[in-house]
Amino acid sequence: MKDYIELRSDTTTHPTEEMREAMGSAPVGDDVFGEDPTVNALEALAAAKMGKEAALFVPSGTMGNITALLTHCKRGDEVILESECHIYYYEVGGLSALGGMVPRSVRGENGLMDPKQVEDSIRGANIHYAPPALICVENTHNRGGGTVYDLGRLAGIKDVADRHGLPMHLDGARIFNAAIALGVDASRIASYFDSVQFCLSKGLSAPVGSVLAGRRDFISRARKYRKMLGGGMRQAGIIAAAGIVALEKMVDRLAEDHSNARALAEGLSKIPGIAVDLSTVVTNIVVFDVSKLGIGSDAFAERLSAQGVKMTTRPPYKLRAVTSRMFTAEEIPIVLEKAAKVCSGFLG
Ligand code: TLP
Repeated sequence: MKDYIELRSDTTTHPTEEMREAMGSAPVGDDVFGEDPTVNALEALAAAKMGKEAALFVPSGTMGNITALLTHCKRGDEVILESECHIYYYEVGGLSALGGMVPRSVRGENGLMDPKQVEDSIRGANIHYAPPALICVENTHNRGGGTVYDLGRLAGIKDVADRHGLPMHLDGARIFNAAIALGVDASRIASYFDSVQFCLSKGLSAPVGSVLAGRRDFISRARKYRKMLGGGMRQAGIIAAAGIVALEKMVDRLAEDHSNARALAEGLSKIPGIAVDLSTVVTNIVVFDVSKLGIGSDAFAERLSAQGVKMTTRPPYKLRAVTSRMFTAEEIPIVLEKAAKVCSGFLG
């Protein structure tokens, strides 16, 4: 019996039994010496899944992104990214604090930039400007509501990048959710990018870890930055073992999280006082607005939590529900009933 219904994040997923078994029996070595066979196996598998030459196991998505940015850019370089993307919004300003980079943000629609906006943000050579050095894309886009860049849009941005000689980094924390929504292999999405970070510890349910993938020379340089950031781990095979199970066994079931999110969003949209843009709900994230109730997101989340349903807030008026293995279809009507109850308290 669960204490509460978990919709805060897919980061809350616990490892599966199979992961725990694999972790218990994983062969290990010192990964800073490159001698951990399980980490090496995970990196080879991850590189193959992304269609890249090499990959690097990192403790978190945040470290994967900052490692990539440090490898692509030098101090004073400009990084073009979307204004609500995780690298800009949620990574503690690491690109500037640690890398001396200057973000140039582009306001996308539900997190999605279009190629022309990216092109317009690239400034020509001028003594006053920080030189543009990298374009970052987030797919799926977290704050956009789990929205997905289709391949045409990615090809358009890649075309802009090529014409300006700029490399591209993908924050693909949820690349497999994007791949399922598009009905393509994740490597198709990755093919537009020089580097890709994706998370094992979100919907794929591994307890820890992300992977950065790219060309072999890029990954050997990234390995040095990971060490600088303190991310050189030792017998990391213990956690990499769960990552292998995540990649081999946990990808296809993400479709179930998508259909649960859709059903949840449709139900929420029918509750007086709640507004949901259903067109954005294509993966495992539902963002909804409670401003019509005359209260803020924190007040709504507190009352919902008191009813046993946990979500995160998007202040001032939005909340986010993320579906994962920690949430089942049977819980959808319960969440809808509790949410309606909270709303009715404000509508009189
Ligand atoms: N996102 C977390 C929070 O940090 C907001 C979540 O609950 O969604 N890129 C994207 C697109 C992400 O959503 C996240 C985590 C990361 C990177 C960072 O991954 P971690 O948490 O492993 O550093």
